Amino acid sequence: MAYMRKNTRLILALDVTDKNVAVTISKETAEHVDAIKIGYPLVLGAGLGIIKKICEYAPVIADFKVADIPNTNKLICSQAFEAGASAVIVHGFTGSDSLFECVKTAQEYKGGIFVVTEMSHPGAVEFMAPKALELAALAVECKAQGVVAPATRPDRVKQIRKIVGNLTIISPGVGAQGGSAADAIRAGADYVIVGRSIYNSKTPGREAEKIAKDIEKCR
Ligand code: NUP
Repeated sequence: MAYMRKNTRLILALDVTDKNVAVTISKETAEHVDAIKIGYPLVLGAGLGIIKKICEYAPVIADFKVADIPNTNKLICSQAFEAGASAVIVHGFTGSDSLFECVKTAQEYKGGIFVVTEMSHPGAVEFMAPKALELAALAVECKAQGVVAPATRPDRVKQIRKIVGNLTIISPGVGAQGGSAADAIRAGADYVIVGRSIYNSKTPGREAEKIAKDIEKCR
């Protein structure tokens, strides 16, 4: 299975905790998104089985920010892929052996691995920023499918694009965190990730459609 579709270049971050709400929003937004990213809020609230359910609407990216020793990383990634995820988001700062184990596990399931570089929130400049470009290079070296780069800092996305070549860049921080979808795409992101602006809207489908149109205009 493809890690995600290649239509709208919009990924929904579905950080709600209720199963029924999650399914309703997935249904409403499905035609406007290329994938749905879920993480601890939804999996802890609704159980790992929610992945299969959401897969009925779009490919699922499991944002588990895996950051452990190689064997534990393998176990976590296996659980995510077994549950139906197309891709898993992992950290690279644990080192090449830990990251490589994630990539190897993903290959067994024909899934993808996305490596966090510099995160989108303000605190990321404290520890992550100085290592962001090295983390991007590590993603290339370990043959990950892509990286996560901050839409809140388009200049950083530009730098990261130069390092990762044709790897896929997915970019969160649009809307609630202040970033713009158009700026992130122009800086080199392949996809933008949007959560609160969509799932807190009274009309999530229409909001997703609007953002997808903004992305289309600048591509
Ligand atoms: O650097 C990152 N920033 C970020 O916001 C890496 C992430 N994975 N995320 C996730 O993207 C975050 O956990 C949330 O699920 C989503 C952004 O949501 P929102 O700020 O649009 O609500």
